[in-house]
Amino acid sequence: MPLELTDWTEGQIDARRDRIVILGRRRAGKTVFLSRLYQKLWQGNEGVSARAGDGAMHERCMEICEGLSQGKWPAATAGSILSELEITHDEHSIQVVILDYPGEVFRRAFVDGGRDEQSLTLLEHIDRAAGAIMLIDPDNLEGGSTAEQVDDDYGMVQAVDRIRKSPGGASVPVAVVLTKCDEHVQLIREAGTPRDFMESRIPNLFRYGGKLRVFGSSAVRIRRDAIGRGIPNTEKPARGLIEPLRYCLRAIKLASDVPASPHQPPTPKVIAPAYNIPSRVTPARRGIPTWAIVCGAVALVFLIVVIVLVLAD
Ligand SMILES: Nc1nc2c(ncn2[C@@H]2O[C@H](COP(=O)(O)OP(=O)(O)O)[C@@H](O)[C@H]2O)c(=O)[nH]1
Ligand SMILES: [Mg+2]
Repeated sequence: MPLELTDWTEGQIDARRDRIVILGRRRAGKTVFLSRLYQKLWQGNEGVSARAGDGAMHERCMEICEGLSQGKWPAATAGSILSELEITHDEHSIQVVILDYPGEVFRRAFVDGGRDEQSLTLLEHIDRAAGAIMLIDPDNLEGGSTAEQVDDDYGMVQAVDRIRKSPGGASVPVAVVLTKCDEHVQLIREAGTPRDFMESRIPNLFRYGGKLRVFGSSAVRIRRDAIGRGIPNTEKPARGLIEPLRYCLRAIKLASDVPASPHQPPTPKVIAPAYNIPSRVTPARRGIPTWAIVCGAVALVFLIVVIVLVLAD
């Protein structure tokens, strides 16, 4: 049953933040990004590895990657697809749930204020986000229609504002990823860095979103066919796929290392010694030295004896 918008109870959502959510409008590049990311993580040679929660998801990602390598773009995502991954990073495993859903649901939930079953399910995922990756096609901000730009501008601002205002949402890492940089690198260069580009196009994202990290990525490169259409070309490596995920994973891990309550001291970390070398214990050189205490005691006894003898006279 989807979460109602008024269901927040302080601390309740925080404890259930167990997923990384990938957000993006229609054709932002979610399916291509996710499939290529999974393919890379499955190979597991980047310090981060992943295993799909079920065989169907593994197969779907591999089929999409196979299609891309044959010059075919994936078909538009028909329904919401919930992908469960076990991600291993720095010898820690974390369960990550990634949601690839049709962009129309995103529009209904964030722009049109729709509260139908699908929109509420999407909002529930966002309310349970331990991290968020927001995919934005820079070309849409430049040349999209007003309605298309509204999805990225108003829609993304709404999404990040919702994360920040929900309990525990202030510290949720949000990675903003500019997709298709292979094609639109010039647009970004004209503005400066990917962050400069985003700050100039969607300043409200930073006003409402607090701390965000902006990345550039190209899940595939393209080559042009005879009539100028972009054909995926996977011979050249993808760029910027892992970094946004790594950023989220590190922030989630850091947050989980922080003690739950300010009154509770942090659990001391047990660090396994690299070598078994016995340490030389040096006594602390603090306080009054022992010889001074002994001398003082002898002097005191002598003084008492003298006083007793004098009084006895
Ligand atoms: N140049 C380039 N185009 C891409 C890339 N990823 C996606 N595209 C284009 O964007 C379209 C939509 O991508 P898709 O992943 O299906 O978007 P989704 O609707 O967000 O899942 C594709 O059909 C391609 O034309 C990329 O890395 N580079
Ligand atoms: Mg899709």
